[in-house]
This record gives sequence, C-alpha cells and structure tokens, in this order.
Amino acid sequence: MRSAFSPKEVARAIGVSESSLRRWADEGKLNVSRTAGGHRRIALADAIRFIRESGSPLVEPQALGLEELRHAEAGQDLPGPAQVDEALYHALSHGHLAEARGLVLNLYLRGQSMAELCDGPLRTVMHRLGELWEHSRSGIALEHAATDTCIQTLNQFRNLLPVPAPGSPVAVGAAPPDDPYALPSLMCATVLSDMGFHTVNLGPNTPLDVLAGAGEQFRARLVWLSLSAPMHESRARPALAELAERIGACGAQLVVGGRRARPAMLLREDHVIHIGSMGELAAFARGMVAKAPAETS
Ligand code: B12
Repeated sequence: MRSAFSPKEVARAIGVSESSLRRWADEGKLNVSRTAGGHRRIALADAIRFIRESGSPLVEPQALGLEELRHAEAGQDLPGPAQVDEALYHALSHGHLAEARGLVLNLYLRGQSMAELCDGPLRTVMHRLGELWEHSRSGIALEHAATDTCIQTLNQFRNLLPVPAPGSPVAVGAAPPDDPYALPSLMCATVLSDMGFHTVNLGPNTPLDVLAGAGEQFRARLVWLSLSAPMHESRARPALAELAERIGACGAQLVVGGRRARPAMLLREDHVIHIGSMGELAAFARGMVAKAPAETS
C-alpha cells in the first residue's frame, strides 16, 4: 500500500478540485509536505485524518489505494449498529475479508473511534462467532479465520494512523502466559495508537517479567495487561503484585482489563487500575495525554 499521494489524487478521492485542496492546506486544515524535487505530497494518514475531521465523502477510494471501500457508497446514510453487526458477521463468516475490512474502515472514516469499533461491532461479532465452535468443526475454522481477519484489519488501521510526534508517551502491553488471545491486546495497542501513544504490543503468551522489562526498557507511561484466559487467583495475585511493583517503580500506570480480569486479583495502589472496555481505556489515555505537557515543563 502506498503511503503518500499527490494533491490531485486526494482531490479525486474526495471529489473536489485541486484548488480547494490547496486552499485547505494553506489554511492548515491538511498537512502537505514537499518531495526533494519540490512536489507536494500528502501522507495517507493525513488524508484520512482530514476526511474524518471534515466529514468529506470518499467518492473514489481507489485513488488512495483503498480498494476495499469501493462498495461503500459515498453519500449513503451510515448503517445502524444492528445492520453493521449483521453485515460484518456475514462478511467474516463467509470469509469475505476485503468486505469486512471495508466495513470497518468505512465506519472509521465516517467518524467512529477505534475504541467504539472495538467495543461495538468487532467485539459483538467475535462473541457471536464464538458460539459456532460448539456446533461444528467448520465453526472452529470460521472462528480462526475471523480472528485472523480482525488482526489484519486492526494492523491495517495501525498503519493508517499518523506516526506519533517525537516525545509522545509510550505504552507497552501484552496478554500473560497461557493466554492465547491475540485480539484484546492488539485492540489495546490500536486504541492507544489512535490516542497518539507510541505502542509496543508484545501480544499473547508473554511472561510477566518480560512485560515489566519492556515497560522499563521503553520508558512506558502506560502498561496494559489483557486477561482473557482463566487465571487462578492465588497464583495470579503474587505475579501481578510483582509486575505492579516494577511498573510503579518506573512511574508508569498499570492498566488491567479483559474478560477474565477481576479487581480482587490486583493490589489497591494508585498506579494500578482495572477497567473494562476500550472506551474507558481511551478516556483514561486521553487524560494522560492531556496532562503530559504540564508534567514535562
Ligand atoms: C477466537 C477465540 C479463540 C481462539 C483465539 C485465537 C487468537 N489467536 O486470538 C483460540 C482458538 C485460541 C481459542 C481457544 C479456546 N477457546 Co476461545 N474464543 C475465541 C472467541 C471466538 C473470540 C475471542 C476474542 O478475540 N474476542 C474479541 C475480544 C476483543 O473480546 P473481549 O475478550 O470480550 O474483549 C473486550 C473486553 O473484555 C475489553 N478488554 C479486553 N482486554 C482488555 C484489556 C484492557 C487493558 C482493557 C482496558 C479492556 C480489555 O475490550 C474488548 C473489546 O470490547 C471467543 C468468543 C468470545 N465471547 O469472546 C471464544 C471463547 C472465549 N473461547 C472459549 C473456549 C471454550 C475456548 C477453548 C477452551 C476451546 C477448546 N476447547 O480448546 C480454548 C481455551 C483457550 C485458553 N487457553 O483459554 C469460550 C470461553 C467460555 C468461557 N466460559 O469462558 C468462548 C467465550 C466461546 C464460547 N462462546 O463458548 N479461542
């Protein structure tokens, strides 16, 4: 996928004249850089941010290499949540990967946040797909393929987000040993990247001392831990206490969430919190980003 486009290509994608586009750039509404040869270039991430913020319809997504959006008709009303869930479920359960990616990307371009997409359609559809495995072997195959499609979709989003500015806060996170669930930790990374963090996702099955070490190494301000597989409370408590101690010592926040997270597993410390959803994670992260300039001055 190309990462930068000419003003002509961006203008074609949203159905406006090149002169309008140049005016928005001059007004500071759209970031435009210059190549060594002096040609104007617009990063895909900046074009996407502009489309979301200005509410511009994407009339020719192919001009930006967003082939999967060719079925999303510009000017059409946004489908309701139930329709989105049904369409996404249909796409994922039939292995229509491009259609699934297109659906989610369309909602993002039309203003939904990454957190809303994760807590909404992605979570709903994965939960629904989870009910299939009990009934047939093909249900298991669908569940695995759907997980892979969601992983691809979220990774594609991460590539579409602007590169965080130097000095942006760092977040590091993972799922613990014997926890094979990849999506929840990847969702945390995507949501935090959407909030402007540099993110380092260590993924599933990560020893907790490795997570603590990565938090120290990358000077993380936030460390997330996603718990989706059962953890014995008696074994979890000391391991989590040790992790919390190391994270606290480097001045970071430890955020624990996931289907299997229980507040009782955690120490009652100011720098350790338990939250339930990507929306709450985004709100917490927004608070940290807002506080950042005051802390560094
Ligand atoms: C995909 C999947 C798998 C895949 C995972 C592949 C992969 N690479 O990730 C594999 C094949 C490994 C798997 C294995 C098993 N699975 Co499974 N799996 C699922 C499925 C369909 C989706 C999981 C998922 O990704 N969900 C999407 C996530 C994002 O949703 P979420 O976890 O609810 O997360 C949300 C919040 O909790 C929160 N959140 C999550 N993490 C964090 C972290 C922070 C910091 C914060 C703030 C918030 C937060 O935000 C998220 C978005 O809203 C679920 C169905 C379901 N209900 O989830 C079954 C499900 C979890 N599996 C189930 C079962 C039974 C199993 C197996 C035992 C099957 C077997 N017989 O082997 C094994 C057990 C594995 C283990 N060690 O625990 C059951 C569990 C039932 C139960 N009582 O808990 C479920 C519910 C299916 C079902 N309906 O029965 N599974």
